[in-house]
Amino acid sequence: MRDQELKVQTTCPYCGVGCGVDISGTPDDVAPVAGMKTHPANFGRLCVKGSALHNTLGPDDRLLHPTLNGCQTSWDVALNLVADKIRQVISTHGPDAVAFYGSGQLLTEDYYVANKLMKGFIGSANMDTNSRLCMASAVASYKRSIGSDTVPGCYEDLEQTDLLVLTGSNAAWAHPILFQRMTAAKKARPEMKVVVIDPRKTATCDLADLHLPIKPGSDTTLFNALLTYLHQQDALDNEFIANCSENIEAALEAASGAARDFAELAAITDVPEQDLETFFTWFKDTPKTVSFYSQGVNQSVDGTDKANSIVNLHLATGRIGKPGACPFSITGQPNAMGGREVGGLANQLAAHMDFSPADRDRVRRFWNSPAVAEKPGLKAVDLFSEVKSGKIKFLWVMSTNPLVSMPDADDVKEAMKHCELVVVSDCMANTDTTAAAHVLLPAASWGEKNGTVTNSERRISRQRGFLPSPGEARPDWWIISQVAQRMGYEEEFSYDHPSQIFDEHARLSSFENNGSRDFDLSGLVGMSQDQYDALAPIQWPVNEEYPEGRARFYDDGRFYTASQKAKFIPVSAEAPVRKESISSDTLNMNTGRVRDHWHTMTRTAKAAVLARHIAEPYADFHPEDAMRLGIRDNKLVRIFNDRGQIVVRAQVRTDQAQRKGEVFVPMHWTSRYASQARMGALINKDNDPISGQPALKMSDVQAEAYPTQWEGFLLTARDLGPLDTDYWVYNVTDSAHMYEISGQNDPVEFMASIRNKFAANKWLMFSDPANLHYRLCLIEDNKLQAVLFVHKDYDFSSRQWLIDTFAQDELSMQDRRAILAGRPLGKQEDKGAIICSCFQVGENSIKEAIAGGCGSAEELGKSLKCGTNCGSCIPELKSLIAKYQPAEAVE
Ligand SMILES: Nc1nc2c(c(=O)[nH]1)N[C@H]1C(S)=C(S)[C@@H](COP(=O)(O)OP(=O)(O)OC[C@H]3O[C@@H](n4cnc5c(=O)[nH]c(N)nc54)[C@H](O)[C@@H]3O)O[C@H]1N2
Ligand SMILES: Nc1nc2c(c(=O)[nH]1)N[C@H]1C(S)=C(S)[C@@H](COP(=O)(O)OP(=O)(O)OC[C@H]3O[C@@H](n4cnc5c(=O)[nH]c(N)nc54)[C@H](O)[C@@H]3O)O[C@H]1N2
Ligand code: SF4
Ligand SMILES: [Mo]
Repeated sequence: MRDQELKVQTTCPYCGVGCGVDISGTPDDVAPVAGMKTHPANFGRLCVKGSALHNTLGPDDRLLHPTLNGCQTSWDVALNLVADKIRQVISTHGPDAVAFYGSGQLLTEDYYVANKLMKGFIGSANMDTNSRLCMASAVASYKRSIGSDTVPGCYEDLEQTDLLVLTGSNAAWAHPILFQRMTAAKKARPEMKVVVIDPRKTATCDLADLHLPIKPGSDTTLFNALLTYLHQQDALDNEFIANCSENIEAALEAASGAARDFAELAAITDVPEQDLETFFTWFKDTPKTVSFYSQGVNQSVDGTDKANSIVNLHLATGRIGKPGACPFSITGQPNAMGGREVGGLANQLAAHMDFSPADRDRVRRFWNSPAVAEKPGLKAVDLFSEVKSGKIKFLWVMSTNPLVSMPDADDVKEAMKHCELVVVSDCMANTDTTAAAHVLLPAASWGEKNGTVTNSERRISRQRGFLPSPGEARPDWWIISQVAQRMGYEEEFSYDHPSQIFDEHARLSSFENNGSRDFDLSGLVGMSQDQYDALAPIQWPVNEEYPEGRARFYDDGRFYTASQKAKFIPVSAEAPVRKESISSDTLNMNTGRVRDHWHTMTRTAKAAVLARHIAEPYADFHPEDAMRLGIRDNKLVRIFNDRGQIVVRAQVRTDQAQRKGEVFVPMHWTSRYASQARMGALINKDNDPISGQPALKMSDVQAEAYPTQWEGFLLTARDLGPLDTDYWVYNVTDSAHMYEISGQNDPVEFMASIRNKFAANKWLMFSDPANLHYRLCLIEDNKLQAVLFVHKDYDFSSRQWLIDTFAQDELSMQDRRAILAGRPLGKQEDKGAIICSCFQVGENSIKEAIAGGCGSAEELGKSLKCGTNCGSCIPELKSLIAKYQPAEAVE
């Protein structure tokens, strides 16, 4: 079977774009993946993360067996223990002492079963998920205004629009294939305008006609002022307002206090008056407008209001449900939308039903369940507080890594110590969260799992398995159903294939629906397993009226509120209230994503091609802040507050990408990959009062240089785990494991600690103690085992030649001499930091090509191939051209 030819179509497990992926090769040797040409999300393209999927499939780091307190156990023992504990906690403390914390990365079928068990059979609604950190504000705002959690538009709207406003979205890095579609649309119609509203100048700004580097948190004021302006200019759609909406007066009244004039608005938002005027005029004059928004909106203390201030603008101008015109909240995770459909958040029941008596009764009858939860459960931040207070005695974390991603992550760590039983289902063995669990359950991973996901435009696609699971790993739906069965619910959870779960989910969506609920899959009820296996991507709803799915909602002007009219939501124009306030000696820490890593890196860190784009955790500083604080570019910096500290590399941004008084830190690095970079420990718990979504983009921190005695790097043939020094960062390369290292400690002691990790002790060494300069290597059977370079202040950027040396089967005398000399003998190319991951083109090569006359991304592509596959690096190619182009070539 292992040499059977694979021909499978599946869906990318990363972002909410939901691209189709073609799998070929054999289970033992999966070929480089390709974009699925017929998938309506990507039409054959894949971004750099998607293109590297086959590199992440290896068994390294996988959790292979159930464990109990660190010791391997059987599934039977583990499942019985979990089921018994839940039953015992319910009978002693009631159902609300049980909690699940899930993820938008579960498949719909996994998610459905988890939600059903918690809300229908345990009888509590304490099932929240990492989606609370992600799009809870977007959900709350849609429900307040349009009556249901429905994304009104579709991806084609992003191409058909005349004005695309991206707010708090770095789509170039976070939703790359949509960004490419936007880029292609603008190229085809250069008159299409793009505005980016983001405090930082990101790669997304590459596409922008106008960038508003807004003061963080002032978006609501900006949008309220725009609503007032449109009203004053008589630019509202009065017919739509009269026929299809209610409550505009209250919204206009609330908005009117935003700012008296452009001057005042400029002072509040920190954006030049002229740019504000340009934006307002474009918005007024362009009926086809799409507002595309993401975490800069949702992860705010007023995230729901921010989102509603955007929806208000679209209602006021009737720009909803029309081709090229809608408010478009983009989701992050591959199945954030599927989670919303099954009711995966603590304040939803199931299938877009809530906790009204009628909904509860309907769901109870459908599930034939003993005890449907009576009221919404605890939202993530409160849920972990109750774990800490001891009220929650049993916690089951599935497919998420809260010890990194939750605000005040050390407090979450502490909370888990107070819980009687913490169960974690994960596919990886070594995460911050698995380290805190009593019971670990090995989950099947992408490539092994079978089910459905829904992307950001409501399109349901199949994720299909093509590999056997390693060890004893099992799909999440199976694990959860087994626990349910052992709690006594054999019949209600007797699934043996995900198609049965999907069918039940589809039937619930249509149960007593009769057009009253947007989410309706009646057209997919009763599929055979073969039909399910063959299901082509389709946008919900799928019912009698829309048998082929529906691209746009609200094209008929009818909404899901009681009156069927959309509701304007008055939102306060006050500056957001924060418990923390920035003082003159603190910086505002903003956090977010980098191009080539996914969240807590459990998957992307396995692909050497992805590790090379940004190899270390970093912090971006404005040059004046750096100067004031004595922080130097490319040196280590300590960022800290009362909650914790991180040590990362400083980047002093001289390209005006970073605002003064603010610092940006990527969210990805964890204790598995770096000594001190788990930024979640610094984040405060402020959250939106309506959605409960934490304000993850705003925390007070201080920063100072982190002086070390020495710096260096270590390459080894095997993974050594954490190292004994202040600063280390771990990456895989094609042929070796690599650590960036630095320390305040004695380098000789550190070197000894490394040497002790190897049985063999025939190290070759160059040493110059007076200058703190050492080069060591260990060679066994004529193969390199380890190379360690240490120096007090040295540029180690050139080392690809050493990584290549690791791949050699035989080392020559010349190789040995080169290692001790610290440089390649003879001419070897040094590519520099990898910019194009697909073709491994480095900054040095690009610099050379630019000096040689390449003046555009296309020309660089022709010369070096960079940017010609997935295109994710094109914004960076353009900024390198701006950086390195010979002065006379710049007009
Ligand atoms: N490469 C990669 N792609 C991903 C992910 C990943 O981990 N890696 N994760 C996926 C997930 S789950 C999500 S949710 C999405 C997130 O996708 P995005 O939301 O696009 O990504 P972020 O980098 O979190 O934040 C976006 C921007 O918000 C800006 N911002 C901060 N504060 C404010 C503010 O007050 N106002 C405004 N207007 N902007 C502000 C930040 O500067 C940042 O550039 O990405 C998805 N795609
Ligand atoms: N400061 C700050 N914090 C943030 C954010 C931010 O912008 N700034 N963004 C927030 C957002 S939007 C998000 S979505 C979260 C993401 O944060 P997390 O959800 O905590 O991050 P992931 O790394 O995606 O965690 C997924 C875990 O599930 C495992 N896993 C993968 N597939 C499966 C599977 O099929 N089954 C099981 N059981 N396990 C699996 C992975 O190995 C990994 O350990 O972070 C949030 N936290
Ligand atoms: S844009 Fe990239 S990460 Fe997102 S689904 Fe497509 S290939 Fe995957
Ligand atoms: Mo997210």
